[in-house]
Amino acid sequence: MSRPLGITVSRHIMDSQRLHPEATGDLTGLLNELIVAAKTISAEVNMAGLADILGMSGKTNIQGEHVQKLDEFSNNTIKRRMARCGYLCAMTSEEEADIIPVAEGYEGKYTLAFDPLDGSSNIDVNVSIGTIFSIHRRRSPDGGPGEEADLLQPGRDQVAAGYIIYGSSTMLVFTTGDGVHGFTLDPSVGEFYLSHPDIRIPEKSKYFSVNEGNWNYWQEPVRRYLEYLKEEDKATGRPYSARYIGSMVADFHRNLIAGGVFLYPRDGKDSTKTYGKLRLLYEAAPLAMVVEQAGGKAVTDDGRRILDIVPDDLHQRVPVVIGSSKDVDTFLDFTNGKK
Ligand code: AFP
Repeated sequence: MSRPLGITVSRHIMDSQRLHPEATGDLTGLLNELIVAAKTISAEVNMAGLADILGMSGKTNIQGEHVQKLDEFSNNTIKRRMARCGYLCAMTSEEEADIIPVAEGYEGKYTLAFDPLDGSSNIDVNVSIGTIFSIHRRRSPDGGPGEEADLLQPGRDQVAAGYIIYGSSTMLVFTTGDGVHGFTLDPSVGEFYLSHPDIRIPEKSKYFSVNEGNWNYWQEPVRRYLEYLKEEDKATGRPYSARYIGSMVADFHRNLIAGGVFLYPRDGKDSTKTYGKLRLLYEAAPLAMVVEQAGGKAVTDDGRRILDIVPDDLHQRVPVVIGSSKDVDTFLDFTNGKK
């Protein structure tokens, strides 16, 4: 079988760089390093089902080596590779409480926020999981280690954002502010090839993704919106269908391609709660940049644009409504009291 002469992700990134004569190549280098980390994680995720058979799910494998859990492995893979890539000044990860420094002498001009393995509760049941990333230009002067303030920047200032989904195939979807492009990994040659150029999310959909188990904890406008989506009305394409996997990357990716609205509103299990479950820096903000670049919208459950939120904590949580623009607009009609 002859293989198509596809556009590799490295070629695509370099071609995009050529459109910006002022570019130094640092962002290109950074993305390429991240892609190597993603391929390493992808290979390990694909082995997950064999873990018990090969004796790799316990603390020691058949060679007697210490074996890490997949989320720990993913975190360490990204952290170690990126600490010496020479393009970053600081990182933050879902798996680590504090800012992650880069190796001394390797400080660069960008920051990286990442969720190494989102949806990790789905690993054992062979359901899609993913890595999410967000890149900003540092604010502190170049040279020397970065500070927390370099990471606490609003999503609108991201220079690149995206995710890798480990599903029936491994896909990389990302934006550098010039549209959203998707690449599928050919594992036999270890390359990501451009498979989904210039992704546009359908303007209006017929799917919603939400954990309805939290219904009793939601605020009134959220409940009324969900009730509305479930009512029958042929003219507006209702009722909608439900699709919920419980891995944000997988739910988001499905909606990006097929259209849909994903919600994780504040759930008020604790009456003081003004946030949901999802984290701003490495879940909500990067996916908000992707969705906006694809023509969709991302807001909080009280109608604020996710990309405009200025974080005050590395692990800040935020309520999220994200997806097809008209579906998010309809949600806003409920929060604004128009419906
Ligand atoms: P885990 O990584 O703990 O599985 O959490 C995944 C996640 O942050 C996000 O990917 C899902 O959309 C969301 O949680 C699902 O949360 P619920 O289980 O509360 O619906």
